[in-house]
Order: sequence, then structure tokens, then C-alpha cells
Amino acid sequence: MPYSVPRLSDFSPAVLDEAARELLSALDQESAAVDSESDWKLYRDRWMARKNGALTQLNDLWLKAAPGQNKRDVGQRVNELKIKVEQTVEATLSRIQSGTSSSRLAAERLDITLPGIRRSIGAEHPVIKTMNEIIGVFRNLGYSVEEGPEIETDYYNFEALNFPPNHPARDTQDTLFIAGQDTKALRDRLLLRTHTSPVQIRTMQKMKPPVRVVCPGKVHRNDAPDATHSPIFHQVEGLAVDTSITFCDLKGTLDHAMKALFGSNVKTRFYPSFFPFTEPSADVQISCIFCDGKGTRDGAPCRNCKASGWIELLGCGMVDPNVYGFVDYDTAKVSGFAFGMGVERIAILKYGVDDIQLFFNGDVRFLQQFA
Ligand code: 2NM
Repeated sequence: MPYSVPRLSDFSPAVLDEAARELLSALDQESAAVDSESDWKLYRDRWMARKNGALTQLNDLWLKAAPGQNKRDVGQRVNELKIKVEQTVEATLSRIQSGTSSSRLAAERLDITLPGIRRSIGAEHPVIKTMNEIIGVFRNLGYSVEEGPEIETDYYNFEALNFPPNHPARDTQDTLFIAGQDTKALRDRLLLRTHTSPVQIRTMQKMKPPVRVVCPGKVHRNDAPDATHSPIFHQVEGLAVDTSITFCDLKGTLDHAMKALFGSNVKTRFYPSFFPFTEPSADVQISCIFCDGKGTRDGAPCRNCKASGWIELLGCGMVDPNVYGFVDYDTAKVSGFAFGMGVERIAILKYGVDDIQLFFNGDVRFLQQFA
């Protein structure tokens, strides 16, 4: 119940002592509850307002009501209480203004007993997971891993890879160029690498044969996104150069890699193809992992291999001697093979994903399935 100044009928010192004690106790209790300036104004008015404030009531109910012989004593006590009330009201305001009000303290206090915000640690992205799996297969064969810049020069991305000056891949239709490079010589113009082959050129520049290396990483093409295309995707390319490497080594290596990635039942098939940097070149097909190479599934033509029983997966070839010329390898002494594969394409087949965009949209419900 809020405090109100009691009407007195007995003005003896003992009763006055007790009444004063009660008043001061209420004054202090109410002061402690004051938290804000608006609280304080109400508090001040309750005790000091000319009309109906506690001090006014003290005057009316104690001093004016006191019989003549008690007036002096009561007057002195009322004066003391008045000073005490004024001091307490003023001190209450300073407390609030000095920023130590209990609400502010409560808001700022660090409660170290509260449980922390638990953030899940996340999981490897399916593309990175697949990339690491591919890398792992080649690490086990003794290959090392090299990385390089995503912004490349025309020289490393095209020229040193035996692309002729007017090759269509150099067209802005396929390649994303950095703006404002037109005053530079063609070979120095910057672009977003369209494959990780430039890393292999850089590796051959700093390492003499024997070389066995895989180059994983992000690549860029000027492609419109759809279910099978993305302007950003990932590749793992590989390179083996030594004194007597043959096409047989290439076939054996990739056949082993495909069995390691898709299961020991898969077969491989090498189909003639063309790349500027390899001669001869081949596309590698694996027996369809959905219909076991049969071309039919549950009596219907297999949609994944268009009923052919084969799925095209990567490109490869024997490194063209022209490439060795750019990196100062002796074309009479060395030979080697190279290959390149799209990581998303392999992840799509391994996990049965039907849209490459799912890898890039960042929908956690999709990504969590690979955790
Ligand atoms: C492929 C296919 C065939 C390749 C060649 C080279 C280099 F640098 F040695 F010439 N790097 N990568 C290569 C060869 C890449 O990707 C489909």
C-alpha cells in the first residue's frame, strides 16, 4: 500500500518518533524504486507538490493539528523531515542522471550465467566435398596439389596453351574480360580464368619434370545460368610429365580414377576429341551409373545416358609439344598427359542432383543433405 501521511491524535514524542520513522522509511523505499526521470517527477510531486504533496499534508495533519503545548516540538520535527525529504528527492535525481539507475545497470549487466548463442558449425559444401574427393584420388597416386590466381592474363589462359590468336574461346561470348585493358598488348590483358590450365603452365615454369600435379579451383565462363550451366563452376585438372609417359598411362590413370570415384564396376571409354593444348585429345565416357551401362532401366530407355549406356565426363590428351615450348621443356625428351573435369558435373552424377543452380543458391535445406 502506498504511504500516506497519517492523521495524528497523540502528539507525544514516542508517537512522533514512530510516525517520523515510518515516513522516512517510505521516502527511502520509494526513492529506490525510481528508475527514470518520469518516475522521478511523480516521486517529487508525491512528496513535495504544494497541493496534496506529503510535505503539505505534514503541515496540515501534524503541525496545524497539534495542540498548543506540542506545536514547538512538532514544528521542529516537521522542519527536519522537510529538509530530509528535499535532500532525498534531490539525491534521487542525481542518481538517475549519473546513469546508475537500476534499469540501466540491469540492461548493461553481463550475465555470464546465461547460456551462449549456439551456432552450428556447418558442413563442407557438396562441391568442395566432391573436389576434395577427386583430389584425394590423385594424391593417393602421388600427385601434388597446386593453386593459382583466378584473374589471369590472356598469356596464361590462352596463348601458352596453344590457343591461336583468333580462337573462338577468346571471344567475349565465352570469356569474361576485366574492363579497361584495351590499351595493353593482347597477352597482358586480364580476364577471369576459363579453366585451371594456367596453373599447370605456372607449375611447369617453376618445376622441371617429373611433374605430377592436380589443379583444383574456381573458373568463369560467360554463360547464362540454366540447369546445366553456371558462369562460375569448379574444375580439377591434372598433369603428368616425365620422360616416357604414354597414352596407356593416361588411360590407366583415368580408368582408375573413375573407378575410385564411381565404384569399381564402372568402365571407361576414350572417344576422339580436340583441344588446342593436347594432341591427340579424347573425351572420356564412363558406363552409365544409373542403368549399369545397359541403356535401359526398368524396361524403359535410360534418361541419364539417353539410352546409350555411356556418360561423357571429362577431357584429356597428350600435352601438345607446342605447350612445352612455352615453358622451356625439352620437347625431344619429355612427354606427358593432361586432363580436366568439371566438379559440379561429377557431383551432379554422384548425388543425383538435377539442377546445377542448387549448388549456388545457398538453400540450407539442400546443402544440409550432404553434411
Ligand atoms: C582438359 C582436357 C585436356 C589440360 C592441358 C593442360 C596443359 F597445361 F598441360 F597444357 N592443362 N590442362 C587439359 C587437357 C585440360 O580439360 C578438359
